[in-house]
Amino acid sequence: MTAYNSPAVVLSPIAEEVLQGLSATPKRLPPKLFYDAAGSHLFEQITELPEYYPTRTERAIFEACGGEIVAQAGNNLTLIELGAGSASKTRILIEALATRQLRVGFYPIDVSVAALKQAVTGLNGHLPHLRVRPMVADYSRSLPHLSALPGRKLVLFIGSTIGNFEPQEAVQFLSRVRRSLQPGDAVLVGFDMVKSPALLHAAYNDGQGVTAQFNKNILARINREAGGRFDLNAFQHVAFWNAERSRIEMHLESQMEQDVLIEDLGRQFHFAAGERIHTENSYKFTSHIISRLLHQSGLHLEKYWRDENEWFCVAMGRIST
Ligand code: AVI
Repeated sequence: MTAYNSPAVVLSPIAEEVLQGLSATPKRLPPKLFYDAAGSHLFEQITELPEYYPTRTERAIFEACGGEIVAQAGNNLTLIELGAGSASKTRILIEALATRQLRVGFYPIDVSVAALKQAVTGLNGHLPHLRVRPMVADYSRSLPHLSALPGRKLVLFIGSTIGNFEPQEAVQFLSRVRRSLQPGDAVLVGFDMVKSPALLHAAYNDGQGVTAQFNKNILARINREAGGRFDLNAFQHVAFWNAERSRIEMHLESQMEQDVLIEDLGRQFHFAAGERIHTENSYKFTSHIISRLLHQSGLHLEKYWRDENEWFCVAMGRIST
């Protein structure tokens, strides 16, 4: 019999994710939940920490090789950036491009209106023939619209965001990017490289505790948006290098046995003392893994650029005919 009079319970998307992740063994939460306004702000702070080398190293590669990168991509380029944020590093490539072509079109795509506003303000009026066309969208949903954009495209997926995908997801995502482009277009991907475990460990366990705050923001967000009752002091930030899987893992470890109520789900979740919630993987790459990943995604690895320590790599994959 259908119970017509019992109202259907519609869970918010975040409550749905929390239900799935906290019901799993081991418990997990998807890293995309980090990035509400508070989390995006904390991530911006992370990028400026002395221990967090990836952002400044990738920027240094752009500063040293920006001219070569855009020349390699081809003539009459249109730049598209997936997950652009404030696009602060991209500005370097835009300036390099403006020395080669009269008009530059830049399409930054991001879910955050605030970040895109910052990108537009930072760029507008800066170069006379630059046209910035921000698109507010989840970048993975924006791919079908790329083919409608004019000119030869260079799609930027920088910042080693690719490292937050599981290996199979990374291949699927880059394959979708490839299918949304035409022969001759190119993709520029930023990869954080395998390096000394001490450097990697420090980058995710900074002295000021910003990464710990960023990690715990996932619980704070569940409290704000799904009626969670997490006590942030009852969980500890844990980040370590897993050499076997070539990744930094981030977890939140329960400091005691406890039950946590999530009001929107109308249920409690039990935590044993020392039990962890797995919140993020950040894969680190070797040149061999990079060329295999691009190859599996149907992209031709045309050229790559690294810093002198070989801590970071920016690779150009071409859509071939
Ligand atoms: C966004 N992403 C590339 C960062 C990383 O390094 O994996 C996210 C981050 N997590 C902790 N610190 C920074």
